[in-house]
Amino acid sequence: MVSNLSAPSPSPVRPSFWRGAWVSLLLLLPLTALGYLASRFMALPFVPFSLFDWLARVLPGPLITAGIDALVGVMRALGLPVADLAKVAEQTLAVTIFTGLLTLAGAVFFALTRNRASSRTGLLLSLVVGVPLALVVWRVTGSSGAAFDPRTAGLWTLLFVLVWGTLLSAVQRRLTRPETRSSELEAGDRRRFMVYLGGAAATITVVGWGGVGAVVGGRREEGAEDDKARWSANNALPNAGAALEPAPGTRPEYTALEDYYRIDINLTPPVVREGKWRLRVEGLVAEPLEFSLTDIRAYTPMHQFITMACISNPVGGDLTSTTRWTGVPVQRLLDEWGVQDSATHLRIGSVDGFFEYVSLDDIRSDERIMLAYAWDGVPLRVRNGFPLRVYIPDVYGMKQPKWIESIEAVDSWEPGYWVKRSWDREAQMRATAVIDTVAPTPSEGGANLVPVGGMAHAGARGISRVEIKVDDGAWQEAELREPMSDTTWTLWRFDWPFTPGEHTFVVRCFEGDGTEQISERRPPHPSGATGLGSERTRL
Ligand SMILES: Nc1nc2c(c(=O)[nH]1)N[C@H]1C(S)=C(S)[C@@H](COP(=O)(O)O)O[C@H]1N2
Ligand SMILES: [Mo]
Repeated sequence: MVSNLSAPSPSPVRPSFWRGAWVSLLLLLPLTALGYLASRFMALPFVPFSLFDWLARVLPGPLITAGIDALVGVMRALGLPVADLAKVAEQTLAVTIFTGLLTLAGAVFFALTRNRASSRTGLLLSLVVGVPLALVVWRVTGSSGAAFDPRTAGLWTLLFVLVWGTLLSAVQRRLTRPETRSSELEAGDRRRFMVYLGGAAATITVVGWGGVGAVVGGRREEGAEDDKARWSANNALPNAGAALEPAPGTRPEYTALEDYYRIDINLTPPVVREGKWRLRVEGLVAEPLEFSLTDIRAYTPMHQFITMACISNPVGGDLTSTTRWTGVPVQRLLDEWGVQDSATHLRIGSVDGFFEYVSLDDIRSDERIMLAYAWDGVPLRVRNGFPLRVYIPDVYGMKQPKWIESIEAVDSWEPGYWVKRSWDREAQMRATAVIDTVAPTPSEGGANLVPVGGMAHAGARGISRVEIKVDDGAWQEAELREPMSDTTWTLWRFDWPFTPGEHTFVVRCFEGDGTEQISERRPPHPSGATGLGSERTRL
């Protein structure tokens, strides 16, 4: 050190790849936090989420499917509630991917602009990174009913990247100032500068993400205020008089709206403004039409009790829920729309780019296919498809667009969003039975009986029989509770004579027409999970 001081050698400081990565990351942490806050308070997208949503749409289906399977698998292995946390996990991944990419860009920038960056190279960096990113964001927000204006979203993205790029190149210039390069003394200055930079970044990050925490924590549960307006708050379920009481610990027969599962291709659900939104009816119809939500609510409503499930749900998973849907049967609308004889299908399109085809034969023969705007007596929640979604009996959720914005009468069929991505063409719901509880306390009345209970569901095909097998015993028939409707799950119960020790309980069900469920264990992809429900318990 001393010899260096006495004979200063002008060894240039190379702003290295790693220092670039570090500086870029330091800048990104606070910027991302501020970006998130801005997106919460203004009608702006959060760029990392938009990028992720875009990737999810353009990457090959099998890759996405494998990714989802892996994520659900890991979460289940960790004992995490998939329905609650899957989105949080995806959001974390989105922020990681975004910061990762821009950190890499910063590192490459430092490595390339070895000596001294100019403000022009900073601008160049911002454009190289910002323009494609802005296009991506513009593309993914580019739909009519959504709350974001695509052009504003794109410009906002560009601005974000510009701030990052400008700061990055400013730091790079500061680090490579000629006087900084020339003497070892200045190395201390350089180090101090990095410390200042780190300190400032850390402060803004803490404040920014603290703000994020406050926003997220303080956010009121959507729809919390409509508690009393809910249908279920004022009415008894249609099967309230059913003779069989579910075993204690069985899932709620009717799912509370806040517990209803959510699955879709968006990191944050698309927000549709009711005033701006219109349902467009087009294609092979008398003339293109538009309907407001008020128009749709004006039709005589139809109510149906429905159990919906995601095709990704493993046997016993929590991606299935039940509530009362309100809407208008599509078949009643066909004449008013003037659907032409040559039309064979309706293509239903959503604001998020999701779409599916429904055959007009199905619609004409099944009044239950409906456009739904309310659940449990109140408007659909944003996350569940506000303002409009479709119901198609007997098929998984992947066939049933939420946030509908267009219906086009067409004379050709095409695979829908998830069918294109290698999932089953029909996606008919599988018959499955699940054990929810082996209640460890003997039931009252009967001496030493252990109530075992759960649900069975076979789309719209009904459940005629449920059987239980304990250890190596014979199959025995469980009791069935009358379901709320032909399209909901059926709760069952089996009171088992208690013997202490470790036991395995297995359940199987039979469809309405007596067809036995598939016992072979198959994963959700591509046609829905099959296999017996089971539970191992020490009593
Ligand atoms: N517009 C749109 N609709 C969609 C989806 C989507 O990603 N976008 N996902 C589908 C899938 S896979 C399922 S399982 C159901 C889930 O509905 P829920 O979130 O209300 O439970 O929505 C369906 N409708
Ligand atoms: Mo799904």
